[in-house]
Amino acid sequence: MKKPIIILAVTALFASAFALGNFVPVFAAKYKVGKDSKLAKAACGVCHASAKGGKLNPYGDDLKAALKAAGSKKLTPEILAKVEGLDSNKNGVKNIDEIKKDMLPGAK
Ligand SMILES: [Ca+2]
Repeated sequence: MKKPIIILAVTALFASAFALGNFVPVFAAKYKVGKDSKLAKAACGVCHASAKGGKLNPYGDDLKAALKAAGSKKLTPEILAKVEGLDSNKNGVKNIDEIKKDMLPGAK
């Protein structure tokens, strides 16, 4: 009975690595995220609850909606651009301005 659980866990691990491999580098390349920046350290936490992933934060929700609107499962610089003018975390600062200031656009 243990095998299916192990297979599921391994699949989940690959799935999260797959998301990380596709999303984080696209974001980092578009916004020229510095190695020691808050955004780089946040990694998956730019869009998710924590650096390890988890639930989407408000910025992640907006990106998910933009991906859906574009009919894409792959994050592109164009899709990132679609949420730049939004204020996902409703703190009065647009996502793009927060990213430029090395702030997290989905943080409360
Ligand atoms: Ca904001």
